Amino acid sequence: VVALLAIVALVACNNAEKQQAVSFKDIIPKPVLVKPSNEFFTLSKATGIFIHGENDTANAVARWFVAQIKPATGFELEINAMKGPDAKEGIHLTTSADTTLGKEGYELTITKEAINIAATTAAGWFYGLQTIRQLLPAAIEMNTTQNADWQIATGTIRDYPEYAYRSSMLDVARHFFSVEDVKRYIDLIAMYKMNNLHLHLSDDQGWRIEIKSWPELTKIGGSTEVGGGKGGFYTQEQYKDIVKYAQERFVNIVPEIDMPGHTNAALASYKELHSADSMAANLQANTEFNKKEDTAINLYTGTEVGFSSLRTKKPITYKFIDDVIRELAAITPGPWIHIGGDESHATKKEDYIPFMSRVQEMVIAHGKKVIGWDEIAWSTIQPNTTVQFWADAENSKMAVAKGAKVIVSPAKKAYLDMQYDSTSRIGLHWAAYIEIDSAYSWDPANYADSIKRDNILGIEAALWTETVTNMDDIEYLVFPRLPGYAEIGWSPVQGRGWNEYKVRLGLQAPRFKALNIDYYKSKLVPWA
Ligand code: TNX
Repeated sequence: VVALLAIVALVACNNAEKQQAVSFKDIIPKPVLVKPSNEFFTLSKATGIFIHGENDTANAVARWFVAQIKPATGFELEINAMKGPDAKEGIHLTTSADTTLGKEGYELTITKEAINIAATTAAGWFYGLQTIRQLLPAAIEMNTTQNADWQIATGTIRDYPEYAYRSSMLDVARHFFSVEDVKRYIDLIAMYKMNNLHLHLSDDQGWRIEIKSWPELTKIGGSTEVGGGKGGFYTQEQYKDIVKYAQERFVNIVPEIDMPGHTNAALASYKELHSADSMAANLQANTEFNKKEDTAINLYTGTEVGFSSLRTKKPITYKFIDDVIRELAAITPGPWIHIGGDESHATKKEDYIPFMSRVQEMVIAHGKKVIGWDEIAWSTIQPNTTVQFWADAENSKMAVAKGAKVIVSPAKKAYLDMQYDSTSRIGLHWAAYIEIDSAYSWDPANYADSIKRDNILGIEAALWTETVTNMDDIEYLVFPRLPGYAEIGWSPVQGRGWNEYKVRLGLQAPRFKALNIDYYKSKLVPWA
């Protein structure tokens, strides 16, 4: 009887342990289909990663995973090429012929002996490994060796994204952020399977990307930021380094040059961009700013919007834009260049419309597709132009009628610079206070009458940085809202609900801690 009791106790104890391990149901973004089988695969230093067939991209993804888990486990997993189908213990990256998985989907089969990640492209392997990462204990995120059982629950997961474009925007113009900060941001969004980072590279307060044919842009325009700090900029080499780092994490960089408004930093850098040197020079709105003709325009470190404008009738304006787009396109392998177009209150509408139409053509001439804020809907929309809905659903409706796709980023729901509530230590609230439940509980395809599922390319959560000065500030506003936006972009709306999600979000807390993420501890979430 004593022996029997001991066995019962042992079993009970084992069960308790198992319950604490990460379940398939805890993953963010929520996978499409999960079937747990209630055993464990244990990762050890002997676990091999097997690449099936000749495959450089699979190798690169495997190397990313090896580096990712090395600090916490102390394991340096071996990557092996595997020619035949003979099953070996370990983690296998195999090619799937199942096109319903799409380019980013994956099928994960986990048994006690082996893990198989089947995908049609490398992105699928990467996302499968991101899921494995979340199935491991939170200690996997530590950067020192941890004493843990590296168990992974068994079963199958079939998963692919709802939207092709899942993104966050970082405004590096209002405050400048270092290459290291941007890389950390990329790591954090990639962890939740986002695949684009939109960098807002220019605004009234700063010009942040080296343009070799217009060197004063960074020398003068990059020399300050909101509040008068020293600002900064990325050299083209640094930008390429960011692009490469992002590519290795299946994140595409979308660079934005905002125009014709939000251009004070450029105008302050080059007098010829605003001086009255030709009869054709126009003065847009009758503001004090636009009356400044032959005098230099000062750098600006405040937070007003809508006062500056490129001169839409000056030929040099187009020479300038063409040079900028050419140089930017040459260092941007991704398909898009974002041309801004928002809040051009100092540009007459009759000038704005042909300007925005012409700039779109220029981007296309340099081999890229256009993204612009929703106001560009007023202009001639080129085939493949995408409009980013931030404020005015009517604009997006107009854009859709003209054939555009929409990126959904409504300020009231998806602006990461909005405060959680009136007590948030930084952030703005002109659009809304956005608590975690509000940030999560909406559907892009059901947000504005005029924008339907088929019109939507994806979702973007934007972080404007007027009040954000360092990485801690970034993390406080971005976390814990970001995983929710990632889930809205990835997981089918039918399976999403706040009451269930908040539990999963709470379970991310040990990961946030291990990653040293300074997150907002909302009272609405049961933090683990
Ligand atoms: C509006 S959103 C802006 C930005 C500001 C932001 C602050 C948009 C396209 N323009 O210039 O930084 O509000 O929340």
